[in-house]
Amino acid sequence: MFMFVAGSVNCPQGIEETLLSAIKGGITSFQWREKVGETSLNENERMELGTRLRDLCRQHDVLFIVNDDVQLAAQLGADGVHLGQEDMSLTKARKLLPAGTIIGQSTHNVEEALDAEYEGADYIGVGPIFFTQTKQDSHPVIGPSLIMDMRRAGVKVPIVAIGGIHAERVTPVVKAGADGVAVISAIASSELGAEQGAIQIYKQLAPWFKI
Ligand code: TZP
Ligand code: MG
Repeated sequence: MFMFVAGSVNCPQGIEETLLSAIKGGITSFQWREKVGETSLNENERMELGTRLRDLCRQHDVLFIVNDDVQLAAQLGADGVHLGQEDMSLTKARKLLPAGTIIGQSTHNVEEALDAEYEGADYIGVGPIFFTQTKQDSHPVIGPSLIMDMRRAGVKVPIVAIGGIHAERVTPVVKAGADGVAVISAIASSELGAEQGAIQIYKQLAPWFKI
């Protein structure tokens, strides 16, 4: 999986323009992460933007995944939802969403990974793997070795590595056991532009593609 994660605040060039460039650069999924409080969008504007982003993804066969908000994901007919540890439980989200909806969950240690797998997550996000300035929260940098620890502990669910990932860091995380990567700044703030930023990562990831 090659996932581009972004909300409006992450995209100085505009979120729709950046998403289109990322799609041209080879992403396979887009996680819309429009954090409440970070954006000035009201509910209607949020739905309108979500609809446009969803349609852009659909037109190009890219999965559209909504961060945090199960209700919004359902209203938009999203392909999936991505849940943090503090969001709605997987079991409850599963009940509210149509069959076949992808549910991903953020995990930060082996125990959370095993729990997410047990509850039926379709993939888990693992991070921050490397230092990132994009998301400043309480979680320490964990390094690629945690992915190895998860695999050794028997975690089978697809792992998407996140946090400070850029092209040179794709191979180390895949070798540690990740099935894909999720990036924000390596695309949205790339000096080469979003499309080239995505292409650089795609080139590293494509030989390994599992999902
Ligand atoms: N979760 C863990 S790190 C992170 C998120 C959303 C931010 C990743 O951003 P970047 O710019 O790819 O380091
Ligand atoms: Mg969340």
